[in-house]
Amino acid sequence: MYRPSRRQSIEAVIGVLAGVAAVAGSLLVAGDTPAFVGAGGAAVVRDAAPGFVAVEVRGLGEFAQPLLAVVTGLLLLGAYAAAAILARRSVDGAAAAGATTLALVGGITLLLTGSLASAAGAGVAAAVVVLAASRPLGSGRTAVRSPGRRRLLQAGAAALGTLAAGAVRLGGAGSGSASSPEPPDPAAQSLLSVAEERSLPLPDADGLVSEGFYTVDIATVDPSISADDWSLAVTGEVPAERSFTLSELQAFDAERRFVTLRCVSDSLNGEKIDTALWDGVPVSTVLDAVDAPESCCVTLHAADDYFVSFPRSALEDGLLAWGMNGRPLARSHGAPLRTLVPGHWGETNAKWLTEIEIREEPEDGYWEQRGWEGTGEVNTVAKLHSTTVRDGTARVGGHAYAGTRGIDAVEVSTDGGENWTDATLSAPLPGAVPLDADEPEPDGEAVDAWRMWEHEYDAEERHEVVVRAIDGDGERQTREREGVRPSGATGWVSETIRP
Ligand SMILES: Nc1nc2c(c(=O)[nH]1)N[C@H]1C(S)=C(S)[C@@H](COP(=O)(O)O)O[C@H]1N2
Ligand SMILES: [Mo]
Repeated sequence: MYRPSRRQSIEAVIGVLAGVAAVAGSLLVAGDTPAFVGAGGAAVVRDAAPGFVAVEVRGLGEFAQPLLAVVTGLLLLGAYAAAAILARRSVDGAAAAGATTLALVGGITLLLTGSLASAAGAGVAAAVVVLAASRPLGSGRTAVRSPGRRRLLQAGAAALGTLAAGAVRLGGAGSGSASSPEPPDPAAQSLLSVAEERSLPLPDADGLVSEGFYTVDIATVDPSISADDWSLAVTGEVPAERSFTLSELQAFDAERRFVTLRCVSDSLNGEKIDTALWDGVPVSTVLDAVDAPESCCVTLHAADDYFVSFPRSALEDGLLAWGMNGRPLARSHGAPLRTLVPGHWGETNAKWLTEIEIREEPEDGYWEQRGWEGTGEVNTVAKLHSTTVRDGTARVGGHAYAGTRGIDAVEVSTDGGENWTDATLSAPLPGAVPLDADEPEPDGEAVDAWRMWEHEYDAEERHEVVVRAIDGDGERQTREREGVRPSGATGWVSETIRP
């Protein structure tokens, strides 16, 4: 059996230490941004994952990200370690080995991130470890007696140093965002209070405005865009292409509306569905400003290379949003600007929007190319997220959503689907208001937001609760069961309750 020599083992450990330092060095320079080599590496691994596996892994969301992180980490460490080992083997002298490491590790990082700064951070950190490993410091007997161990200790110390610095940098970034946020804009606060009053107080369920809004991202690390360096381009079939800065967009008549988003990968009774109060400019205002002629389609392009294409008619009533729940849009939800497209699956709501391309032909978007059919209108669903039984009384409830069709009723059966009763519905959320209004007078009710429902009844024995919604067109939620892929889950949610 092959056994590495002591020397080979030491070389391998030095290589891995250089790899750890390189990752930490990139993190130190780039921070938690897409220039960090972990983010660039993950994007490469994600795009390289073959066919069926790739689509499934991507669809899994919550499992995919940690898996991707581990695979990327191992591949990166391997590549960096190989670079450092190669550098030490192929050239003579500490300085030359250090310089070669810098070039190789820097080159790999540049390829993966396109960032010179990140490449320099990774390269220098790995080179320092290689230098530390190449020349036992100090004279004396330790160095002579055990040069291998001495070198390892020095390389380890150097790697640990960068790792600690990287961790401090991450910690600093974390504590910054955790500091208590500004209170929301008072006019938004008054609408949020209305939403709270209209919410049904169900245990284990959010109100009408979500506490923690879900996120779905194709990238491991979100784009980090300063509004000052950002602009939105309107391109394609327009008389003249034009771009808008954020303040130019904010100078248009803006509005504030409640909108619900649901991901096409949300399971039947899943939780990738949420509602917020959004501030922005209607898309139609911007399209009018560029005199965009009639056209069939649009493609939205984003800073993370995400893109989504769909009928222009769907976008027409949309909002270009920079605010969420009375605060600036968070980075994770697409700062500085995202799209909100009424009634369509979450994926049409491009975050970190950079370009609206007006097109004469349809095309497949990021998810369509991967087997999803996501840009259609959402399916009708009633969720069952709250069940409590106390002293022989059961209370069940949740949210119901049917996009712009609205919810007319939610029906509940407590005997497995034999008999049905209408559940109590929350009052609809208020409609859109102008952003500059101090005393907002909502325009009717929200057109693309969920409702809450609840039902209370006597329950002594084990039974099955089934729920289904009827949308604003009078259409009942289909009973037919389908999985999330390719066009969103269908069926009725049911749950066995044992008092
Ligand atoms: N640029 C960009 N926009 C994006 C995505 C993305 O990965 N990148 N994900 C889409 C998907 S699949 C969904 S469901 C929604 C989720 O929005 P949220 O993360 O704010 O909840 O954003 C959409 N917009
Ligand atoms: Mo999604």
